[in-house]
Amino acid sequence: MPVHNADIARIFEEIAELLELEDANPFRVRAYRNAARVVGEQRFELAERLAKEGALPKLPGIGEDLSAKIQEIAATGTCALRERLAKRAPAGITELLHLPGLGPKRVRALNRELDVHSLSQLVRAAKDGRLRALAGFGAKTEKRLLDAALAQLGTTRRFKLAVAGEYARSLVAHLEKTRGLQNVVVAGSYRRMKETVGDLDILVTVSSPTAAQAVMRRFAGYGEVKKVLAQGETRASAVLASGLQVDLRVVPRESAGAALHYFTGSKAHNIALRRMAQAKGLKINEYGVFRGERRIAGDTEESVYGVFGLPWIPPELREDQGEIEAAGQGALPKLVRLEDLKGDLHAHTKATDGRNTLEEMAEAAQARGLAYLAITEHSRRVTVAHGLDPARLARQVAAIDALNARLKTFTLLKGIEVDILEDGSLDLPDAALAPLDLVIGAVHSSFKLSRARQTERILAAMDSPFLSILAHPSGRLIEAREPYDVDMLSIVRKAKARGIALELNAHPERLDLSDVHCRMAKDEGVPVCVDSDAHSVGDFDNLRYGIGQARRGWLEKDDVLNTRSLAALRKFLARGRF
Ligand code: DGT
Ligand code: CA
Ligand code: CA
Repeated sequence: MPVHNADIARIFEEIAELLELEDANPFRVRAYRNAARVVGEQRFELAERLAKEGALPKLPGIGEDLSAKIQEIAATGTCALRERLAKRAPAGITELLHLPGLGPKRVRALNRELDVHSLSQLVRAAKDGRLRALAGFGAKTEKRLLDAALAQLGTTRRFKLAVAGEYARSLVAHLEKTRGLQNVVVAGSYRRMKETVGDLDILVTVSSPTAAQAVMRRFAGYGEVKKVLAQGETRASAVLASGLQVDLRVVPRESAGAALHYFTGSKAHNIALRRMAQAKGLKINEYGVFRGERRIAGDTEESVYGVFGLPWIPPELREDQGEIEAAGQGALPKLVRLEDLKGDLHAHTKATDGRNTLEEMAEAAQARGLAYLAITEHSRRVTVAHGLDPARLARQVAAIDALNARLKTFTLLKGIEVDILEDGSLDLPDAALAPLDLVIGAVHSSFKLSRARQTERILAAMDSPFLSILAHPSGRLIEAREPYDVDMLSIVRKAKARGIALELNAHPERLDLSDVHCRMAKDEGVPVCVDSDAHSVGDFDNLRYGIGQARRGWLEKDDVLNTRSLAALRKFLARGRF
């Protein structure tokens, strides 16, 4: 498993907390906390850089000792100091530390005053009302901690869609080699393109009972399987080395459509459909749709929907969010497809923290069938990414002009991902922005501002006559950083008024705009652009997941800015400027 910056940052944060718990020197605690932040803010993967160059670049506040620890973590996935500290700490303490709202100080108080050393002890103490009596806790905190502890005890790990996608594709390729196998499909949340996936639900059809046995054997023998949880004639469950659970089912051909429908979900969508079936005196389950004992549909998904007089509903819409009503009225959206994209408006090169040259990025985008690509480096404020100042930006603009003169059927657009500073001003002067084709504004700092101030900051940035796109509008990193608190409706309306588009950043860690906010943008008439945020030629793969999320947000081709021709795009970009 590759070690990500987020893993290193988490270990440093844990070390800081464990040290704090031991009443260690506060300067030492702060050094680890700072290191966690600095590592987390890097736009390139430190472990990759180490593997390639054998050394780390200079990072603020990271001296020899911390640098050695980063190397240790990159190489081993863990850190001896953390293991040592964790061993010394009472069992259960680290779980408590991971609870939002519980820092080392409060954990110490819980230990000393209430003899609480684990999540389950915390739950008991909270239920008894003993927490609220502690100095600095109170009834509200007690309730919040109880909820958080219960959630923690009940959660299993979820996987980012792109990560689950990698595991799914190799497993499917492995299964497809089975003799007698007819079809493999991954259903569940993965088929619905949900941003995170709890487990993979794989359905298989086969030509004979022996083929079914062969599939089961091949599944259990897959190299990545760590543990087989259950195995029968037509069902098996296993956990992969990554921790991802896989449920596999062999389904009869005549009910393949019903099974696919059932196991694609969502549960809410299934329940809504079952209610419609009941109203018609029918029964629906994973084997088909039945009138009494007689199966009246189920070989295909179309046949299942057909029973209700509905057209087939794309999996991404199946959340019981109005899709059944829309289908009934013949008003389903005609969802945007990957092939509809004509360009990509967010990419980086070697000039900052990307890995490829302008030429290489242009070539790769063209190979994907795109007609244009905007190069949008970070601005100077993002020092860790070696962001551009006006002079370096001007040099890149000249390089793009020169390259465009040579390119025949492809266009590089001159852009920037300019930082939105805390006061809402942009990190580069108008004179630097004016020559560009497009300006993407992005928040990369001060995530913790109050809702009012954060909203004000972004609205102020949108007043710039140069801003054409708002990057990753919520700032969240999936399962790593909450979105900042902001009034999204105000931002969407401002975008409408100012002729600005909202980005759906397709980077696997981001997928930001959310599906809900995509729908909000559509309702308000604001175009969304699905961008890869590519830092290397391989990152154009991100686009498929961005499109998945756009589809979950009901977006159609016309709702997505970068489905437009270059000429139409230029018209849009010119419109905002006054
Ligand atoms: P996940 O794995 O948590 O990301 O989400 P799903 O949607 O893949 O859920 P999962 O794996 O628990 O179940 C797969 C599908 O099976 C689910 O989307 C709908 C169907 N399903 C599961 N449990 C029920 C149920 O109790 N009732 C109905 N109607 N369908 C269910
Ligand atoms: Ca699932
Ligand atoms: Ca499942």
